[in-house]
Amino acid sequence: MSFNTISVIGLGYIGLPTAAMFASCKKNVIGVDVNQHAVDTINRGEIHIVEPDLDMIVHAAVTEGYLKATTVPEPADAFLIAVPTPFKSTLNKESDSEIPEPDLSYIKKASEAIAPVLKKGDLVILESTSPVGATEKMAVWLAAARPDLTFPGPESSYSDTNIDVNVAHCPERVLPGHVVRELVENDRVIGGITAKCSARSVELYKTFVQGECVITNARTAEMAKLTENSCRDVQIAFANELSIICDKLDIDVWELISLANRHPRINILQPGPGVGGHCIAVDPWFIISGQPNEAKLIHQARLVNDSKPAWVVNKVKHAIADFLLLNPNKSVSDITIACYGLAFKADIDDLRESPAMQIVGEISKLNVGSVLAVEPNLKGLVEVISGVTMTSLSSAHSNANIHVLLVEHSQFIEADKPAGIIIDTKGIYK
Ligand code: SAJ
Repeated sequence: MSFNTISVIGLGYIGLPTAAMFASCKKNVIGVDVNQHAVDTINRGEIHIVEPDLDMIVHAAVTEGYLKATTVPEPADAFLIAVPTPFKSTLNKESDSEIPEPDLSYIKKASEAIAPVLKKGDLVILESTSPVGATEKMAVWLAAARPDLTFPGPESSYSDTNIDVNVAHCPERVLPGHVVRELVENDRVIGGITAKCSARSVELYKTFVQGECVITNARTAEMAKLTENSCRDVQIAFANELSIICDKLDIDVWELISLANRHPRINILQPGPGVGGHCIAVDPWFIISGQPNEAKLIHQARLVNDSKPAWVVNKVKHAIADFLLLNPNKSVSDITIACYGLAFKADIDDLRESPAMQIVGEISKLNVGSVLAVEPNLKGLVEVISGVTMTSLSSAHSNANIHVLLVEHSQFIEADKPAGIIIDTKGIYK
């Protein structure tokens, strides 16, 4: 059976580009989102997120009639669930410590929303990054809502031949800022609960995926995604720890890393003000909360990366003291601090879980004369942190006494080095 109509539940940073890619291959796509504003924007052929090239693809798909958005699910042949999986903080009884735990309520709500329109032969794919076992849970929720249909699962007595609805986990792995290209080119991990669920999923993704679709089971696919992001988090923690050690030893960490990376088998990542975004700073907790006694290194890496913003704020406090020592006739209220970058990484506008936002928020409480922020990727100069004045790069360069570089945006790399005390968390002035 071919897939004529595909429904994508959750039209955010992953769901909308995925819906647009299917629609650009002339599949009928129904995008579903609880956010009426997102639905209305998409139905006008516009987008509510920033991602290069996506606006053109969505505009063409909507204009040609292949993509429409709605708040209520409609029948389709395949359903892809791309809703958030945030975490909630709860006390972990096994380790007796606060360990954030995954919140699967969005997946449960999405399953319950599509259940009434499911029919025999449909495919349901969970794309949201999820803890191990979530896809099987989703199949249980679907089965509870539709006792008239059969679903796969570890407890299920049905075999591939008599399962009505196939269920799989196929995690998204695209890099924000490169989503359109990576959706097509990246290899895809396909984790069906059964072999037929995997085969049907491969058939669906081959609509636009040029990378290899590699088959495994649902639990391994869930763990593969968590492993990729935890691996990156651990590697960044290593770089961040090095930066703190080097600061104490008066060694330039950027030079150190570039020297070490000349070794043929060493590839150290770059330190920074902390780890942000909605993936790398979140997903390791899905492993830690499940296996708190075993995931020691992964847990420690999270703590190292999460402590980096406070370390940067401490550096700013030292810079204030240095400024006052050098300028004995000035007081704290005479100081202007400029912060460069608010996004969670370079050349994007995404402020989610951004360490820069956290740091600037803390700097705004230091009672200096004025705190400026420069974020060239945000439209206009709308205040995003209370008490912090948004300004242009040149005005920040001319007016600040202390400059705190937080994100390596291209505009900052291309500009001259400002005069004054500099705290360069990304090593662009090295
Ligand atoms: N960062 C550093 N040093 C580095 C690299 C990154 O401090 O050397 C920081 C960034 O500044 C940022 C954070 O890490 O604050 C995360 O940025 P990122 O570019 O490493 O990753 P994301 O969150 O944009 O996207 C990741 C990707 N995962 C991997 O590279 C393993 C992407 O492929 C995933 O699809 C995405 O998470 C996701 O959705 O899970």
